[in-house]
Amino acid sequence: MTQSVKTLCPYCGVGCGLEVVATPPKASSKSTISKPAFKVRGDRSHPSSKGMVCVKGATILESLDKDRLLHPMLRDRLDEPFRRVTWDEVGDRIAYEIRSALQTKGADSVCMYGSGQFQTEDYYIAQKLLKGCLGTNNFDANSRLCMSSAVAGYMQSLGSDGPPCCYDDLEETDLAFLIGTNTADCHPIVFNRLQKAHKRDRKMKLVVVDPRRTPTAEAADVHLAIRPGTDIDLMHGIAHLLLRWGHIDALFMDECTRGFSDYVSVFQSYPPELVARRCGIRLDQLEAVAKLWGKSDRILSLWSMGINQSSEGTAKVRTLINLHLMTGTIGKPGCGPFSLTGQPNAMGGREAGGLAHILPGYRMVKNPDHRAELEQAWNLPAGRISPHPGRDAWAMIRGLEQDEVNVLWVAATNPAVSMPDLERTKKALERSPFTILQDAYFPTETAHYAHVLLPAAQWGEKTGTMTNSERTVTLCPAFREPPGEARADWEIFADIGRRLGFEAQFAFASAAEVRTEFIELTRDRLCDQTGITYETLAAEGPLQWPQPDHAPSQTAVKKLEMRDVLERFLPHPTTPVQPFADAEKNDTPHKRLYTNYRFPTPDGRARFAAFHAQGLAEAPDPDYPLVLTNGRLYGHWHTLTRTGRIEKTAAMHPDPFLEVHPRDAKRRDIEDGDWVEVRSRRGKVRLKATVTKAIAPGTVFIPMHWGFLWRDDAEVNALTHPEACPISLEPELKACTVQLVSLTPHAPKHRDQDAYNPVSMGGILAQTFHG
Ligand SMILES: Nc1nc2c(c(=O)[nH]1)N[C@H]1C(S)=C(S)[C@@H](COP(=O)(O)OP(=O)(O)OC[C@H]3O[C@@H](n4cnc5c(=O)[nH]c(N)nc54)[C@H](O)[C@@H]3O)O[C@H]1N2
Ligand SMILES: Nc1nc2c(c(=O)[nH]1)N[C@H]1C(S)=C(S)[C@@H](COP(=O)(O)OP(=O)(O)OC[C@H]3O[C@@H](n4cnc5c(=O)[nH]c(N)nc54)[C@H](O)[C@@H]3O)O[C@H]1N2
Ligand code: SF4
Ligand SMILES: [Mo]
Repeated sequence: MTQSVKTLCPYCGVGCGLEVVATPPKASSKSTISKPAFKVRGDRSHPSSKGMVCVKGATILESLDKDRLLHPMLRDRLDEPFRRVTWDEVGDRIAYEIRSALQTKGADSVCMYGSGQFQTEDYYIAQKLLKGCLGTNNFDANSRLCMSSAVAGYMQSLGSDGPPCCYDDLEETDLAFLIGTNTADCHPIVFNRLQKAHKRDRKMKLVVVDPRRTPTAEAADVHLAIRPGTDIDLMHGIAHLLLRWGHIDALFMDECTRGFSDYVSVFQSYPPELVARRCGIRLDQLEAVAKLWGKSDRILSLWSMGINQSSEGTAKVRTLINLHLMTGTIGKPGCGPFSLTGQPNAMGGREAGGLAHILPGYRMVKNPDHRAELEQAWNLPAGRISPHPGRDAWAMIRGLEQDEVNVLWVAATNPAVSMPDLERTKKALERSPFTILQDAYFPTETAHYAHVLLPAAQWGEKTGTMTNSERTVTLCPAFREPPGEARADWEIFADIGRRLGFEAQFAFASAAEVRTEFIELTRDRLCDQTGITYETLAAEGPLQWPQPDHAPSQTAVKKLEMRDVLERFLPHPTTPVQPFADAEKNDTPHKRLYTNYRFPTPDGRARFAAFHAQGLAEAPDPDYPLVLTNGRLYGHWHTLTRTGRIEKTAAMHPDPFLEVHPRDAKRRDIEDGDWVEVRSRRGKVRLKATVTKAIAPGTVFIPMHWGFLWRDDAEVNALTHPEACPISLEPELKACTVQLVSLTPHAPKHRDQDAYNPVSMGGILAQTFHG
């Protein structure tokens, strides 16, 4: 490789630029095999991160040579050992299994479950194979467990997916409203930028809404530790006060929105006293936050899984967008509803159509024109793309249970850890007639359930593009050879496509050719990136969409006034572009969406939503009195395939744990450090307790990272349930109910003799259990 390569961090959706530098091999050293021959540092020229990185980006190289899957492996039954096979053998076998599935049960018996850790090229080729060539929309990604509520909320409220904000807004806002996001641990460089601005500018306020006192909450001016699942109550309470105090932007609502009166009739029944009680916060706290919403000119809200992973996830997202529509805080610097993307390329996945109900270029499966456009582009017969949305992730599990799935192809995700209700998930996986797992590492928990293992080249070993949370696309070039026989995901999909007879559709010689075909499908769409080719990326560095090929490049944009540029950038598909209202000047290279206050809905207006709060799908009761929530730790990434194998990150968080409030702990005779069994209606785990006021009473917390390969009995998803948002189909991974049973006996003096209280019933059970 050349001396240094600029690329993107392959972990979180912040999308920090990295620079990988070749280090001269030390001829004398015997340890060169295990030491990376590269060094990594932050790329100062990357517009999103400006040289900053967190511990995960800084240590990524150390994971590249640990426990890699090197060769294709095959077995006929799950109780047999794997045997090494050639790519040719395994390719023929996969093509055979897919063909038989098509003949016996039809295309919808084939499913692929992919990941926001694909590059856009991988995503795109998978869509072409499944949705185009095979004619089934059964492609879904782990984004279903992650971003799908944000996607549905943006689509329904604003007319299209696509976060309207950019990272410069972090520095330009007066009020940052962080709800259901532990940004400090999960989007550290976004948080760095925000925190620096907060420290610099005394007027800027930071509000965090989270049942847990996370490192994010500790930095806040106001932390609302609401009860899990009461976000809609809280937001309706804020809306109620804003209207009462007259802090609304009537002109904006009048000209640019629809549906306010229905919304008012909903939030009128959420008076602040009631809301404070339901949320478990003080009235004055609610009023203080509503005042901040009322008096701030520039309001930026950030959210992630505390909002999305909910049985009312779409309603939560839309209710948050309501507050922005009501206050006219969208389409302006420092303003807007900004969904933080979880994975490095979940955004690219959405652009490439990587969920069961969407198609490349922000198109919809249900739209006949969209299907026809793709059939033409892909040179396939009219009607090949199914008009029905395919199976979402959990529907694939149900399909296995009902013997409706013959081939399950899993790539770049580890469902045997990350899916809800693991006992059910694992039983379904055991029934699968033929499971292909395409991963970079071995072993993983899901490999336990696979018939075929395909070795994937990962970050640094394949060239592709990824889009971060602020719509910035970065080229990620290969800088090392893939180990063993590993291949890029898109090459594996294309190979199978050719074996199935689609030679013309998969005649790509390089990833650049794949991108060229893909970006043509974004032409004149909101996510137009026809101007973002490998050449422009290599010449100019990362570029943010929309970026049509006839538009000036970002460097040129810098010199122009945004209003001129955006008129050309965003010709509205259904309504003529309206004259700009008071859209502000913008002299940064970053672009925002909707700066003309016209939205891609049929009439150009955004939509208010009118949802009542439903609460949690599984409410606490005397048997299961506590709400379990769960989430991430700073140094670990998901199912530990990388960070569990890196010394530094593994040492940061050596063990899983249970956080429990002192009040709840005392009632159950639990002391700090005790072993505790946590039981839900579906399963149980055993963990050491951390007794802490950082978690709200009535709620407990477990980190999500430890699957069965890493620890016995610590899988949080043994406890969770699959009840999902009816609109986005995103499961409520963030909440289920549990009881705690202490496994460490104490002398009787610790017994708590509280009178019966439904919240402490689990404690009473625990005491009975210990006799
Ligand atoms: N209880 C609970 N459950 C959750 C969540 C939660 O908050 N709570 N969060 C959910 C969310 S938001 C997410 S995103 C999921 C994440 O859950 P998963 O997607 O299951 O987690 P990862 O460990 O990231 O799995 C990615 C896999 O891809 C492999 N890999 C890495 N790079 C490549 C590549 O280039 N190609 C291929 N083929 N493989 C590669 C890695 O080795 C790893 O095995 O978990 C979900 N589950
Ligand atoms: N270190 C690290 N960073 C990551 C990842 C990782 O694995 N490790 N994964 C990436 C991915 S794919 C994702 S999706 C993001 C996730 O990023 P985040 O969403 O920030 O992460 P989580 O820890 O899953 O959950 C966020 C918070 O939601 C809170 N919460 C739970 N229930 C509720 C509720 O009812 N209401 C509200 N308001 N809050 C609630 C939890 O207490 C938790 O602090 O992180 C990304 N970044
Ligand atoms: S903040 Fe996210 S993208 Fe940036 S270095 Fe850390 S993990 Fe990587
Ligand atoms: Mo995620």
